[in-house]
Amino acid sequence: MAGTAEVGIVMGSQSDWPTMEEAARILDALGVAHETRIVSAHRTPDRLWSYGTEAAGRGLKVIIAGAGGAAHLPGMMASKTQLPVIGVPVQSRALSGVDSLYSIVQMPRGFPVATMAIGASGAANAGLMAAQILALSDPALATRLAEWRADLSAAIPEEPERG
Ligand code: RP5
Repeated sequence: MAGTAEVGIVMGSQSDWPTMEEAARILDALGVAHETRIVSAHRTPDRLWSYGTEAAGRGLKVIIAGAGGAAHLPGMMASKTQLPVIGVPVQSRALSGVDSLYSIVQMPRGFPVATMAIGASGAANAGLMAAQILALSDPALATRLAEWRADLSAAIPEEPERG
């Protein structure tokens, strides 16, 4: 999405993209400028360090961080920036993402990560949570969010189809 990015979407691997794409899709739909990067806590620690250090100065306001397995990226990012970090546990092959969830959610006091659900729904909700944070100081975005939610509600049928 064009414009100065307000949301940074970072992920530990290219293999996380099919999950994290859901966050990008929501931000696209809501007209929120964002950027996407591969930043691995273990494989590219220097990249993690500089991304966290420079994020606020570059104009980012919220970071969405997704990783799987020993998912240290969201927590380490939260230790390097005062921006709110929203964590997405990516579903892992070995333990179905429970390992990712536990790695992200159980932060020590002082460095919170707002942890979403495992997988694609968690990534989509991360996009929405980021937009809701930005909407606190962006009335036009707040209106777009309200419309998005109304559309979602309207799309839910009142009665189930009986097959
Ligand atoms: C984590 O390891 C990544 O976030 C990814 O979810 C997982 C597997 O990575 P690849 O082996 O597919 O690169 O660091």
